Amino acid sequence: MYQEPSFQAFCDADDVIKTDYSRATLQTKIVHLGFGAFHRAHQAVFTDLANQEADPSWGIFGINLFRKGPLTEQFCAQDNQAVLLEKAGQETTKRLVRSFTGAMNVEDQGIQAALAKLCEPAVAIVSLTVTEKGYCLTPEGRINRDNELIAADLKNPQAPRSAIGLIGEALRLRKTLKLPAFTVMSCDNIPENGGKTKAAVLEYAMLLDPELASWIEQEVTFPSTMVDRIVPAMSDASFDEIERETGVRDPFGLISESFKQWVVEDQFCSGRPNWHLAGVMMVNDVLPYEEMKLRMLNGSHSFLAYVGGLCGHDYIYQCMQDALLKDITLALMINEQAPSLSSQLDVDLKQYAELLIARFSNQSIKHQTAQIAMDGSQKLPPRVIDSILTLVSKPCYESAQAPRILLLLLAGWMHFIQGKHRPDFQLIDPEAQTLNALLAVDDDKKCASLLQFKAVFSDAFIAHQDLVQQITHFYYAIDEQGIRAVLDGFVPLLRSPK
Ligand code: NAI
Ligand code: CS2
Repeated sequence: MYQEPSFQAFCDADDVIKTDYSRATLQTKIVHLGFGAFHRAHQAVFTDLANQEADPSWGIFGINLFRKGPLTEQFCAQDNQAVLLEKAGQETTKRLVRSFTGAMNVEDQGIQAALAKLCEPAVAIVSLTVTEKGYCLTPEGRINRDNELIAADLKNPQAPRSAIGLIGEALRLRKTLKLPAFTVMSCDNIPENGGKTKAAVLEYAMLLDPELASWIEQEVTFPSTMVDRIVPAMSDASFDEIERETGVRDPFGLISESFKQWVVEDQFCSGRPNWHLAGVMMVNDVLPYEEMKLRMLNGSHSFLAYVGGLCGHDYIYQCMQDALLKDITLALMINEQAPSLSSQLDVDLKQYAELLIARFSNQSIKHQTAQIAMDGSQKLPPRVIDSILTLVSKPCYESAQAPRILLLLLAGWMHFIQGKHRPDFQLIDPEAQTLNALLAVDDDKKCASLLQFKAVFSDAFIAHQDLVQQITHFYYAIDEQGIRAVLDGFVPLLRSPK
């Protein structure tokens, strides 16, 4: 296979970590929807490592539903391989990721080409990283029939536009063609991502064809997964960095941290790679891991995105150089998120929190607070609201113990989405229209208006008047004194023993 000479030189270099199984054995057994940064630096690496250990037949074909550009040709020019720099502080590992068989954009090659891929007989797993909004669910976890994509797919199911519609139609075709079903595996940061994906696919199928729904119920498995690796969106500067360090300007190149973790429910109806030989934890129940990671890591990330963003920090590592913000983040993890976890894992949560602080402090990882701040309407319920509701439902709970840092986070978000902290601010959220409508009131009414935003402030939450009062207090304190003064007010709290 022809490769760009610079790419070939990278592949041949001695300091590049790479597997050495024959790629001629790869078949497309996994089709991945949402061929973004995260999948390529996480599941693709674990699959590459598993192929090296045993049965190197597990190839991944990537599909983007909503991106345009010459993806297939560019990826082909480097024989469907990609550069990954894994950064641990000053140390960099240069890795070649070899588990791909190809990729396509639906917007360029059409939905029928995507359906044909999902219907190849060897396909055993369809995995997804399509962001939280890609599942088109209501806050209650039902398929959202008002979602533009779902509404269009229900009218025209044979040419679907949503990920759920694509999976539904591919499964219908496989049933008709008497092909075996595939496993549907969500790798997005959603609690019980397997159960939620199953609910979305089954409900969608039920609306179209109850017989298909019952076939899916019997034949298809939907394992939940906990995924973890910090993989920032690429920028011109990070492509330059890869080129400086490797000599290759790889449009698929990525920079990630060195840490990676994957916990997967072992329910695969048509087989799976030997991920357990590559460090993946295969378990019966992922929920405790998902909850720990979502609340402690992602909850803290959202805190830093909004509160750190209001402080003027562009990157997560800069938030960690801000001593008070770093201390409050650790307190958030240990004092508020850890006690909210429903089941105790055999994990020392204090050590876990300290490891997270160390990971966030990695200056080689340019993770923008603005990237994490996106789609807050989807992220806040599992990362923040669920924790607060768990804490306040404990029999020993008293208002004086309200989780103040989580409540500050919510007040911070309410300011952040108004964008007064940045002249170039743009609200990126699938609910941006509703949020902007709620914000179209006088300044002294904005807080009360946003508290009516049901996707975040559910009825169960609003029923706790003490929480509403505390958020309102923080909201006006940020307005009147500024975010730094509000953070200074946390110093005595950090000193008090817990
Ligand atoms: P990305 O922006 O590189 O890729 C996102 C992908 O989702 C793109 O392929 C895009 O076309 C697709 N997408 C967006 N909206 C969609 C929709 N409505 N329907 C179908 N596809 C849609 O982002 P990245 O970094 O790959 O992250 C994707 C997801 O992976 C995150 O939302 C998160 O759930 C999960 N994740 C990301 C981590 C990271 O550090 N980047 C780490 C852990 C999980
Ligand atoms: C981040 C996550 O973008 C976000 O919302 O919190 O993508 C985070 O980087 C990963 O979950 C880390 O595994």
